[in-house]
Amino acid sequence: MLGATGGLIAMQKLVIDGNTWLFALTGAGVSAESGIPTFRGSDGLWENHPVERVASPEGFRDDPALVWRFYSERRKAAKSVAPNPGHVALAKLEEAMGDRFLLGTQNVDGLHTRAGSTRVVEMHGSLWKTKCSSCRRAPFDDAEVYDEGHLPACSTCDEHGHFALLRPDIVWFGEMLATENLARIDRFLSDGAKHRLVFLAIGTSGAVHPAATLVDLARARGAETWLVNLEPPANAQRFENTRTGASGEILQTLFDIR
Ligand code: BV8
Repeated sequence: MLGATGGLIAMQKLVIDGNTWLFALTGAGVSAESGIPTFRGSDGLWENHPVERVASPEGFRDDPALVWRFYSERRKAAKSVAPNPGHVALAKLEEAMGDRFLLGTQNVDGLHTRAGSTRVVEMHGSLWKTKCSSCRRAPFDDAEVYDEGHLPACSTCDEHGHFALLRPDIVWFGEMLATENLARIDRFLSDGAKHRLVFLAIGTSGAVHPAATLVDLARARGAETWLVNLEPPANAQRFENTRTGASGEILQTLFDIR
């Protein structure tokens, strides 16, 4: 980058030393360079699929076929793409940091895991799991594409003599995030606060809670805050260090691992 005097300015790196604990929060922007559309914005997913109809318990109750069509299309799309350099950079960072790294993702596409990340909290669920809309049976792996003529029913409920539809294992609007997931993040931030704690948000609009408020939780624990995003998100002023641009490019050179 050129400075005011025409000289070259080196972009500030995020130094990772043996005392650094890093929590990374990712959103749809990280998968954009893999070809998965983001949610908000002019060509975002919510533009053609009203969020209250496809991503809420009420929407599922009113029109389960529409909801399954929406998630089936997304399963098809996610299956046909690959992790990008942004996913890979985070997987490599985890490899270097081990238990001092935790990734909380709002994405449901599974691309972080496919890139090699293992310390991952899927805060909004997974496109690759299905659960019952009624009983408490455990969510199970499922990559099936359901069309309108074939809406899946719960076999456990069937054994007990009643009918219930299966649904995607996704946290919809108005639903609680899994308490064990929030507790794992909270525990990591508490442990990290005894060291140098870094909170890094990547590719997220900061519009959806409670994910958008995690930065405040981290700041309250003394975290240094970093943001990598294509454009300033809703909570941009909460971050001390900002890098504007595509995550697949920036993440490849952001870290200085010592
Ligand atoms: C809950 C389904 C308790 C998954 C999704 C406090 C204040 C206000 C409202 C609330 C609040 N607390 C709770 C709420 C209500 C609600 C909420 O947040 N509403 C908002 C919208 C006002 N939250 C909830 O309901 C949550 N539950 O709090 O439970 C409760 C319960 C009942 C009653 C009271 C309390 C549940 C939230 C569940 C969200 N689930 N969808 C799916 O189908 O995938 S949300 C959806 O948004 C996605 O899942 C996604 O994960 C999430 C966040 O979006 P982003 O990932 O940020 O994507 P977005 O498109 O917005 O932005 C992309 C960004 O990337 C952009 O900034 C862009 O510039 C950038 N970008 C693009 N390309 C790149 C890039 N950056 C870098 N590189 C690039 N290449």
